[in-house]
Amino acid sequence: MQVTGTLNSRKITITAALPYANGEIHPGHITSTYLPPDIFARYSRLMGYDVVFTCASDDFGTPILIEAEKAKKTPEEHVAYWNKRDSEDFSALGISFDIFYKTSSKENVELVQYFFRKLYEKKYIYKETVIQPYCGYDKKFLPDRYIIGTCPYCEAERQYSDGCENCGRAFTHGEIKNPQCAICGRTPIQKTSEHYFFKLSSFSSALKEWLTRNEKLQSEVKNYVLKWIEDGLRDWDVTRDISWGVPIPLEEAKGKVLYGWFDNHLCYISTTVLYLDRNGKNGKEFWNSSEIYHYIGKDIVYHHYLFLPAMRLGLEEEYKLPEYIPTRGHLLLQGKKFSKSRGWYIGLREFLDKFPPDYLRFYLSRITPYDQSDINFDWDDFEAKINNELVANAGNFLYRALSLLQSRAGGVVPNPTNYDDADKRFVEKIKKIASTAGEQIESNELDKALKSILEFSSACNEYFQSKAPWKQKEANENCLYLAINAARTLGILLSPYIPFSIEKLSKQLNIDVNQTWDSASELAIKPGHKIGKPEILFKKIEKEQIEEQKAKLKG
Ligand code: B3M
Ligand code: ZN
Repeated sequence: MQVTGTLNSRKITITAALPYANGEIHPGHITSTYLPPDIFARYSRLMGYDVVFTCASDDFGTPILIEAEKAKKTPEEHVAYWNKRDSEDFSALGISFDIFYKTSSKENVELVQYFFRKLYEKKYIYKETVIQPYCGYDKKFLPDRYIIGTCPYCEAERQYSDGCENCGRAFTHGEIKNPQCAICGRTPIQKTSEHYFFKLSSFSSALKEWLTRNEKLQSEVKNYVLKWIEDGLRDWDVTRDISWGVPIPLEEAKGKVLYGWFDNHLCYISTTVLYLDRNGKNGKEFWNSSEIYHYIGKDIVYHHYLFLPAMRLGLEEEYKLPEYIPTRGHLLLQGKKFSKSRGWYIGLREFLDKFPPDYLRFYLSRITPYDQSDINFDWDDFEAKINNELVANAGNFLYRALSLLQSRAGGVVPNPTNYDDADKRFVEKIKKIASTAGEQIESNELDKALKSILEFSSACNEYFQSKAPWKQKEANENCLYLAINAARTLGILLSPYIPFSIEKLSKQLNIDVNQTWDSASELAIKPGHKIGKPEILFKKIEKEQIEEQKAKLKG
């Protein structure tokens, strides 16, 4: 999107955690990982920042291999299918990536091998003979998700051998208790294999220093990551004896590949640089001079606050570390964990079949704070927030502002004359809201910014109600003029949250969609401007629609 107006020199790199190319995008990931950066990217574009927003499918690793085997496909076919599917789903929801690429790209494989070689030369990677679980029945080494067992820290059962979904710890091989082969359920035997280890332990003080110095990281997350460092970091086995992954670039390591968490986050860099290079910029230079945001969900804190910075530190920051790692919590459905297998689930496509994408965007933005707490998707609350806030508040004002201008003045914006006190107070509100909401977005408080915008919308309704232009003839000009300008203001500020609806609004207002954020404080619609055809933007949700959704949940 091209924005006209003042050019701002701030450079911003935004990434969203990479979805595994093995299944439908989960509404939970939308909440924590894809919607917040999209809102921020859209806002940044309106601010005129030089922004790049990238993502990719996470193609390598055992989860994919296991799913591909189940689907009787090659891993290449499997990931190609999901890459396309994810990309379509993101578009359907309006997630505005500049590029959605893949970890199995040539560019990423090259960058990953480059990182490996550098870290190896610097002796941050060393070789050791390890005993690996091996299934005698399936004739396979069993890394990561090929093993299921009990978490050694919190005793949660049915966890994969690379980490616990319950307590969030990542573990290395051999740590998991009661290991079983995920394919056949048999107890694995142990076999030796040569593996490469990344010396995470030697980065303890550098990581501590980086975390402590960086004021912009969320302190609550920082605190528990610092605690992990204090407890002692373990070196990290980055080798896998499987065929699907980035080949280890050493003659002696033929047939071995790198662990998925070694290569996937490097894809933030390879994809961003590739996109920028292709678009006439120097990608690496941009990366290193931009503010970097990596958006994630709280289950991958360990990887993003420890592995990722340590690897970049190992290359002496040849590629800059992030300023922000906005981390948000899990999404619950009606107070309980989502579970597809137990029928406690709503898929993205299923949702978008029944409701407009902006309803999901609006509701999730409204309920998702900038912290680690769990977020609850509640159908009744969804209905209430859409009907009371989007429909009855914002929608009502926008439609009234347009339709009254249409019926009272033939759709032509009148000339304002002497403002009375109510007009003056209203003009002040219009002038202020963009900076109030903008500051909140800058501090990642997207939910609070949306609340401020909705309060502004309430003030618009109150102004309109008090003026009652349908009754008082003499107040007409000022009220119609200010209301249509306030509608424009509201549209600009809501556009990062509900872009599809605001595109329609722009047509109704007969203005260019690409207005700058700051211009929302101006009365830019001039007397004499003719609007388009007013139409209702948001449809009320009916009780039956909600009951139908609730009835689908078993449990
Ligand atoms: N593919 C998804 C997850 O663990 C994982 C993220 C990678 S981000 C570099 O939720
Ligand atoms: Zn087995």
